[in-house]
Amino acid sequence: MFNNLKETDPEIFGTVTGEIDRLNSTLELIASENFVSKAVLEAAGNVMTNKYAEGYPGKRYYGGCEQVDIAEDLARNRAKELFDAAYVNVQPHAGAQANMAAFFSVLKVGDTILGMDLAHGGHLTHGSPVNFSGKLYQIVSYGVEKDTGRIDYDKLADLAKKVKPQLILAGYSAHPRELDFPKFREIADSVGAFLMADIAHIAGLCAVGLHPSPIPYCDIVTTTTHKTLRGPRGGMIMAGEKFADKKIIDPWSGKERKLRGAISSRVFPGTQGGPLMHIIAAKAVAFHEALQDDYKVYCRQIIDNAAALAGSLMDEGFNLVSGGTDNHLMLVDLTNKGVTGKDAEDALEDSGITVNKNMVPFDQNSPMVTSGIRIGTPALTTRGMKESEMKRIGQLISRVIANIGNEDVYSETRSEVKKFCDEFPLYIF
Ligand code: DSN
Repeated sequence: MFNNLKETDPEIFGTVTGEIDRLNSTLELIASENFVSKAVLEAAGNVMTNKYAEGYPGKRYYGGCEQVDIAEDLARNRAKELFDAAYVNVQPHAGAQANMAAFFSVLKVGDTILGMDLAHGGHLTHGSPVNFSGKLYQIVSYGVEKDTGRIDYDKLADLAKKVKPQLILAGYSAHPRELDFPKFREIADSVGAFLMADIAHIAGLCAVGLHPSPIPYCDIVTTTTHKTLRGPRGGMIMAGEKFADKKIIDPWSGKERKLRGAISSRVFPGTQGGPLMHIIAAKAVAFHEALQDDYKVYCRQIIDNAAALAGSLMDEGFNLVSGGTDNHLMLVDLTNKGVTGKDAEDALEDSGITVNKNMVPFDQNSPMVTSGIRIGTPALTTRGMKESEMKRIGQLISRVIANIGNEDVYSETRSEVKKFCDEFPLYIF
C-alpha cells in the first residue's frame, strides 16, 4: 500500500508510515481519539475529494453530483436513524465549524451564552476568550462544584435566572459524569433560552443508549464524528422532531423561519463553501458501522474499561475529579503526587503511553502546564483491550508518574507497552 505516495513524495510517505508505527506500538489514551476501520479509511481517501458540491443533495451549484448526492443522503439518513433525529447536517468540516453554524443559526452577535468553563471541562468554542465564541458573544461560564466535581443544577438555574442567556450550552470535552438534559431543558425554559448540546465526546454512547440522548430535549445538537463515534475527523449538526420545524427569528435576516432552514443556511453558504465529499462518504460508512449490533457491545466495553482504569488508578492513590467516571474518560488531579500535567504527559509519552495534560477544576497552573491529565478508553477498546489490560495500564501509569525523570523506568515501561501492543494488533497494511 501507499506505493504511489512513496514514489511521489518520500518525505510525506515517511511521516505516514512513521505514524502507522507510532499507533501500532504505543498505548493511545487520548479521550478524543479513536481508530477508524479500514473501510472508513478507504472512504476518506478516494476520488470524492475531487468533487465540488456546494449546496445540498438535489440542490447543488455544480453538475456531476449524482454520486455524491447518494453518499450525502446515505450519511444523513443513517445519522437520523442512529440518533433518532429529524434533521441532520453532515457538512460541518469539524466540531468548531458545527458549533459556529449552530450559534449563528439562533444568536445575534452580543447575545449571551451560558456555557461550561474550559477549566471545568468545557471547550474552546463554548466561550473561551481566545476563540470566536468568546469574541462575538457575552459569555457567562458555569462550572462544577469543588467538593463533588459535579454540576449543581440548582446553582445553574439561579445563574441562568440572573444572566438571562439567549442560549444555554450543555456539553464538554473533559467531564467524566452524565449530563442531565431534562434538567437543562427545564432551566432553559425557565429563562426562554435556546438549549444546545455539544455531544462531541459522548456521541457514540448517546447513539446506543448508554448515555441519555439530548435529542428529545435540546433545540440543537452538535457533535464531532471521530471520537466515540469512530468515524472520520469531522462535524455534524442535528435537531429532533420537536425542534427541527420550530419557528425562530433568523438572526441574519430578522425573518421568521424553521430552525432546520436556519441551520442549513448557516453551514452553507453562511460559514462554509464546498463540503468535503470524501469525508461525508466516510461519515456514512462510520454510521453504518455504528448501526450494527456489535457497536453497542463496543460502547459498553468503553465504559467498562474506563471504570476499570479509574479503579486501578484510584487503587494506586490517584485522585480522580468527581471520584470516578460514568463515561469514556477520567480526569486525574495530580496535585497530591506533586507532578504537573505537562511533566506527566511528557514522561508517559517517553514510556509509550499517550495522554494529554488537562486543566482540572480550580486549577492553579496555566493551560500549558496544568495540574492534571485526561485519560480515555475509546481507542484502546477498539484495539480489543478489556478490564484486565486496563488494570495493568493503571499500574504502568502509576509507576511512570512515581519515577519522573527516570529513563530506566521509561524504557522498561516502553518494553512492556510494546508487548501489549503486539498482543492487540491494530493497522497492518
Ligand atoms: N480537542 C478536542 C478534545 O480533545 O476533546 C475537542 O475538540
